[in-house]
Amino acid sequence: MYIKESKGFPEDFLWGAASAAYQVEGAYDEDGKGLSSWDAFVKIPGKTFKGTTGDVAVDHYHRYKEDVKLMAYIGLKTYRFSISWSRIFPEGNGKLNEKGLQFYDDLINECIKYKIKPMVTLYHWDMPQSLIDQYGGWESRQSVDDFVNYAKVCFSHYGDRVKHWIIMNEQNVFTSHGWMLGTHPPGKINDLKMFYQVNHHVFMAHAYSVLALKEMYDDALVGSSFAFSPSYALTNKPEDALSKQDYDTLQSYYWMDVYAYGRYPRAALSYLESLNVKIEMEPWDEDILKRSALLVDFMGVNYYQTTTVAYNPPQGVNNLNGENNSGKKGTKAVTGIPGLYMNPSNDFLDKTDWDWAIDPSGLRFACRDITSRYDLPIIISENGLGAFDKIEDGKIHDPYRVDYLREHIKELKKACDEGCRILSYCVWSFTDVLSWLNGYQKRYGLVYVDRNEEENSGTLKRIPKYSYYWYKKVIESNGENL
Ligand code: BGP
Repeated sequence: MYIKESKGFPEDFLWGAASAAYQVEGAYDEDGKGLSSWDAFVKIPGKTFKGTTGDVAVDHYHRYKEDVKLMAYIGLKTYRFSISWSRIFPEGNGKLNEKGLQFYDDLINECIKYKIKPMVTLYHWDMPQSLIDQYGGWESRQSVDDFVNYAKVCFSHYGDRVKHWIIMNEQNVFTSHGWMLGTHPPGKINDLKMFYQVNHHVFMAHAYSVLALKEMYDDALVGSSFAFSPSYALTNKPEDALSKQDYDTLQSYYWMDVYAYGRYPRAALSYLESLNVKIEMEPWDEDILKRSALLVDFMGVNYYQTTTVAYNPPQGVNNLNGENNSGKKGTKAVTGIPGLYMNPSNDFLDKTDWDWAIDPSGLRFACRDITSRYDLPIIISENGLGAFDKIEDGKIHDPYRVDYLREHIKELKKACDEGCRILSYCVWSFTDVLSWLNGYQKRYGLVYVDRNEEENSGTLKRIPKYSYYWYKKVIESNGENL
């Protein structure tokens, strides 16, 4: 859309950066923390790149003061981090761990000391292992009650200071990797029925948490963050256009419609019925989902790339073993769902070393789509570039990351001009972190951390990258000096 004059970003725009407990904290068994699903999963041989774990990660647990100070220097307005459920409840339910509660108190207070607004994610994939042992974790409806109990403790304890809450991080990703692709815990493959049942439990946990928060703090803003890869049809062949609709319904709207409307897309339900997949629900679930949807304040969006969609015949490609987790460009396979769609590469777009399509316009596309469909404000809770960074003369020169972020921010500004209400933009990530399946060599941070795949392999020293200083100017100019 051609808009003659840009109004720029809103005055109170929250420039941020993000992390997640398992990827940064380390201290996996310290101060009373219980084990999480990831603590256990990474120990299974062959699951992660070179067997990397988050046992130490980048030691944010002990170095959070240094990290927050670095955030303050560039004037960060918000820090998005997640709470580790098993630090608060080592068994997931039952006994509370005061030391765990204290850690996040300290972190929140440290942010506030520098006028950095804490943006807190309640669930960034680290399910307490004990709940899996007790009843199968998300597979049991019991997980809803235990999650909501954990959520309420966090709201009542931190809600006086935390006004931005993200309940679930990328429900679409952790459930599909966990129950369809076998690449995240619990490592199940093509367990379609359980995949949809687990999703229903997670939706209910999200919905009850939204209702609980609003009852305690009606001034708090709440939503969940979705990994949104908007799609383009490969050609204007009608069968490709319809496959794009199937993809959108089953890969995107299936989640966003529930958060925003409190209902599942009809086409998806018909598809599931045809496969004999019936989601078990309580009679009051639909009502709860609808009531929570009315109270959701924003759609959280983690944006990395767009997807291209073409028709996939019934004997066509499947979704297994397609990912490039090595960083060897060109090794990602075409994947898809037989009979529905496949996702070929987009020849118009450059790719990262892990074959993720680089598409700044896709971020605007995502915001426009959400604005048209849901009319909700948006928080970009993650966006960033995973790359091999090199340290030279003690410095990290990452102009490629600056290019990536600049082009995405430009498109986001256009989205604001086109009427999208964008509240915040968080770079993924603030420091380098453990990339779940890709080890430490896939770096996203504005701040470099001296470590590699082997445990105890570096000093864990923080070194701000070129992109860190660049982002400082972006924040100071409220997105004008790019
Ligand atoms: C999102 C996750 C983050 C982060 C990011 C980059 O899916 O919410 O936790 O890891 O993607 O992904 P990856 O580390 O696989 O490159």
